[in-house]
Amino acid sequence: MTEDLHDRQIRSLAESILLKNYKVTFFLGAGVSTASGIPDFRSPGTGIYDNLAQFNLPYAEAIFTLDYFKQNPEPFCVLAEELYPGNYRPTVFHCLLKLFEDKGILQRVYTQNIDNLERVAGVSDEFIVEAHGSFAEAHCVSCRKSYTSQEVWNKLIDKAGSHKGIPHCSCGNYIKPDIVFFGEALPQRLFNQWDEDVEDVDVAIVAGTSLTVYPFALLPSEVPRRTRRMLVNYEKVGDFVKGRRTDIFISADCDTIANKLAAALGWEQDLKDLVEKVLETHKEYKQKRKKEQDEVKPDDVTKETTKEADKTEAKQKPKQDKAETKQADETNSKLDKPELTDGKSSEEIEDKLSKLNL
Ligand code: CNA
Repeated sequence: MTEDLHDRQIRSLAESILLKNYKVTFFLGAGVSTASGIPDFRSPGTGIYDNLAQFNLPYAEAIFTLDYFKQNPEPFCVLAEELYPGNYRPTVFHCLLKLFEDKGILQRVYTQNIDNLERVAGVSDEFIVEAHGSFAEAHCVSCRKSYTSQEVWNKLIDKAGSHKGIPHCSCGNYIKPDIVFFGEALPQRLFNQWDEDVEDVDVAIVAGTSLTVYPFALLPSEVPRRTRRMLVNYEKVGDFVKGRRTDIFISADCDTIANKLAAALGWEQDLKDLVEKVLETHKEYKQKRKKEQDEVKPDDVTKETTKEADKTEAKQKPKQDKAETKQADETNSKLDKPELTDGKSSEEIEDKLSKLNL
């Protein structure tokens, strides 16, 4: 497909948006954030799954599996500290989302990403649906006590503290950010919002996703036949493979296409100005974060974990973990419909785990 055809397709989509007062709904994956330096999952060589050797995981997805986390939270905590909101800057594509909001033609942003970059770019809460959760809140995997993002961050960076950067609850068990792991329920907001939006999607822009994680992968296929759909991704994925007559597929970098779409909409300068502003704000935020990190003192942040709780935990851990795993699993199984999957059945995942004798 030639560059000219891409340009023509983008121009035609932009014209429809402007002339017909269409609103745009985005469906996003890790590929919209790779330009900021965050690796995706599955890109060969650079993806997270190809770079987990340091953790000695039994299999790549274990890092996002609840049973494995309860036995060994360290790999996820290392990754969480890296991906925690604040470390990375938004991309041009994230800024384009904000521009759609400012111009009054953003319908919604459905994102699988957990990096918070839509928010950092300034997109308002009401427009964002974080289908796979976020770091905004966290809970103890056993007693379900709730923790704020800041509390968990403080614990993560407290390497010299008694828990060596692994966030512990006051009950002695681990705290997990509300990132949806394989086998866990997706946020109810996803289903409520999707029920409200699905019939009204005029334009669907799907970007930077392999569309392999369910049920999210199905969303773009559920929009009405009249919807104009565009996929921006290095490869053709999901039901774009079979495709609809009016689909546009552009195999290119998300930021390149964000710039082209902005230009076709007449927003070239607006996008440039916004990118500059967003990056400046992010720079200031990052400096504040760095200062906090430098100032953290051992055990400053784990006061609520009493010495008593530590002793009890050390004595009772194996037995307690099993009992609580069961309790938390029962709670989950009541909530869990439908669950996050990457095409593997929960039996397959359970089978892998049982072979590990966890
Ligand atoms: P994925 O399965 O890794 O697929 C990413 C897709 O994007 C692939 O098809 C790539 O070819 C494509 N791609 C990568 N970079 C670009 C680019 N610059 N321009 C265009 N295309 C590109 O990731 P998915 O998002 O599909 O999988 C869903 C998982 C990934 C969710 O559960 C996320 O939580 C999880 N994840 C999120 C992040 C993040 O928050 N930034 C990072 C890594 C993984």
